[in-house]
Amino acid sequence: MTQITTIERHILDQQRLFPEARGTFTQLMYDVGLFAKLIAREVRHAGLVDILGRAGSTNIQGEEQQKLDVYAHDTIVRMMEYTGRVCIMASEEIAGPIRVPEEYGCGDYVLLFDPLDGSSNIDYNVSTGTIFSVHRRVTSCETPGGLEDLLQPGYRQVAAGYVIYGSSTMLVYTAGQGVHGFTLDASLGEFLLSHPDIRIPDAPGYYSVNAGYARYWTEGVRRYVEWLTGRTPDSPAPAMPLRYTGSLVADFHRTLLAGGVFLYPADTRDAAHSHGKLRLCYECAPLAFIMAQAGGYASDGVNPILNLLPRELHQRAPFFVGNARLVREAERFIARYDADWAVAYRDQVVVVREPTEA
Ligand code: AHM
Ligand code: MG
Repeated sequence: MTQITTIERHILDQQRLFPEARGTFTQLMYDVGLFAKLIAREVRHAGLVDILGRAGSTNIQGEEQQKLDVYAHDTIVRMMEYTGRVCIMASEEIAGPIRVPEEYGCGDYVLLFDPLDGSSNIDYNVSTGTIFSVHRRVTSCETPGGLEDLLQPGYRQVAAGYVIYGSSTMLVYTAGQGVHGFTLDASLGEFLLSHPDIRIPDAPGYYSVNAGYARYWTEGVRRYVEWLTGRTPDSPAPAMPLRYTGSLVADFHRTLLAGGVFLYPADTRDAAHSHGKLRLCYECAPLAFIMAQAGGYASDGVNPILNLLPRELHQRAPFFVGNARLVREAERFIARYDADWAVAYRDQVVVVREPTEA
């Protein structure tokens, strides 16, 4: 018979692998499970806003309706700031760091999150998601948490995960011991282990990119996508089918489970997209950690995403993630056809090696 494992039990079992663990991290993951349920509940009501009231208007009780991304942001901050487990936070929704009240500021951990990614898709009933990244604090507890705690390279993450609000709600996370997925049983209000130890399949399922921007791609990216679609002699056979929802968590989740590659490259549309669109701290780094733990790889086309040292909170990064073989091929195309671009790009980013690397 299949075992039934709740997320709480799973996290506790994982904690037992580390006898020195004090349980703070376990508590923090419980917090994540709870805010995921609160946001999921609200997202489920999204289709009813025209009947029950719209964001910015007042509902029938006379209360102001909140936009869902603002609600998700506020929920996470309200849940986390008084726990004493985090010393500082940052959210894709706001410009600066989120300080925690001084009396609770001694927490060991740092939380960065994208509260509701893909929220422009809500009107069309397409999946959305929450992405989170956890680092250990590097400053001393005598001072409040600061930017130094938030701006750490991805390889130092102690945990990362996402919640996908799709046909069911799933929470997928890693704490460096593999990737595990839980599906919310809404009637029980429990996340149950449904996808233990996820590994990206070797056989690539799909490639995923917004091909509407093809005319702005660099030569290397254009040729790489042609290679993916089977239009060059040494392409993978058979040519890979395309899927793209425009909701990063959904596109990433499919890539993780079905195999393949997702890319949001740099493009020449305008200066804002010269490093692509996605944010290093809130989107690329946590998903890169998950993909690495599942046996895949993530790159900015030149460097491993996990080796980028963020210089500012909202920094963007070109993003290639999925089967290692396919992502490395993207690096090869960029090195070969976008050499000038790569030289200029290297000057704009800071790369740090893991201490264990040669
Ligand atoms: P957001 O953070 O404003 O929601 O934007 C991020 C989203 C991602 O979910 C998705 O991968 C990307 O934007 C899609 O962008 P585009 O419409 O340019 O393809
Ligand atoms: Mg986002």
